[in-house]
Amino acid sequence: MLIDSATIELRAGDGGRGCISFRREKYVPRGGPNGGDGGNGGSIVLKAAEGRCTLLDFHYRRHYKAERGQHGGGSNKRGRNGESILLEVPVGTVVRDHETGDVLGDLDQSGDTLVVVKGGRGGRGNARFATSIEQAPRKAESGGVGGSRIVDLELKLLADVGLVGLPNAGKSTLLSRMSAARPKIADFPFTTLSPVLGLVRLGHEGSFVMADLPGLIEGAHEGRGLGHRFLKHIERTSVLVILLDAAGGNPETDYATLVGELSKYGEGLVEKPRLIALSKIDAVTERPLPSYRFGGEDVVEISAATGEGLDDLRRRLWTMLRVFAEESESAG
Ligand SMILES: Nc1nc2c(ncn2[C@@H]2O[C@H](COP(=O)(O)OP(=O)(O)OP(=O)(O)O)[C@@H](O)[C@H]2O)c(=O)[nH]1
Ligand SMILES: [Mg+2]
Repeated sequence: MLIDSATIELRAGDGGRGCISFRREKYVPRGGPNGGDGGNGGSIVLKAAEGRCTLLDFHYRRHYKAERGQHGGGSNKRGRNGESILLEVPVGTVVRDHETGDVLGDLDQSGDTLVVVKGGRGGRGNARFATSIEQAPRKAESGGVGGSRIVDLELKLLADVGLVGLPNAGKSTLLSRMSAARPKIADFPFTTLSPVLGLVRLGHEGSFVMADLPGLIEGAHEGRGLGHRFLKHIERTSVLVILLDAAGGNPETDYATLVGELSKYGEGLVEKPRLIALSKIDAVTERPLPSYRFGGEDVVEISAATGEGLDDLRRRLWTMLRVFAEESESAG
């Protein structure tokens, strides 16, 4: 099973209390203040590590609490800092605030770190409050409260092929026909709200992972629809299938919209190798099918309903993936 998300609760340590204390020595009736500061609370830091490949561990353990700072002591003794916690996550993990959905960080490169909750500062001891007027302050600070937060971790998909299409184009149906995955299918837009992965097998030759994604609409690059959330997932796929509904609307305009969004989003999406698939051809009576112009790109005609063209699609994707793998190998 591919686990690619987790929700965890993080609580940083509180700062230690500052101390109120006075020097006591023989024959010194009124010693000065010598209360030390409290130590800082420990923080919780996420770090992208090459060796991690899933977020599975975070399903077994979801609560993390960093150590609090020790309280300050007499004789200007500073409290020890609480230990911070370093949590390793896979490269490609996106961190979001659970409540607001805001992206807190995108740990894209090995070694990237993100302080998710910060430990509270240690309180100052009374030695710090002495002034020429107030020589014996009975005042110290309590430590700051450590931050706490619930965060969603999400691993950008490790799919080989990403399905890109307008809502209702038939992406989920296609994935369900080509793999054992069972995404929700319905005759209305935005049925799919989060990515679904399926393993597509080719007899003995091998297999590849295909991702069904939420429908893409105009303005997605600016966050419309499911926008960035969705586009982020295809940053790491090798090949894209642009799925166009042959039975509704106009495939040429749809194509222009989709490519336009990919290009405005950037991140190399528009340069990725892609294949155009004209879907739902069973619902078009006209034969031969109208010939569309997609700038000379290859088109596969398919029907997820009847299965027509699916073998062809599978083979072509497999070939593209192998070419891609060879190219990236020779590119080092
Ligand atoms: N006739 C016919 N209908 C299809 C075909 N593929 C999908 N459909 C229908 O088209 C509608 C939308 O299918 P989905 O697979 O949910 O479309 P989607 O692209 O995943 O949609 P979103 O998740 O909303 O973006 C459903 O009613 C399907 O039954 C096909 O090959 N032929
Ligand atoms: Mg869908």
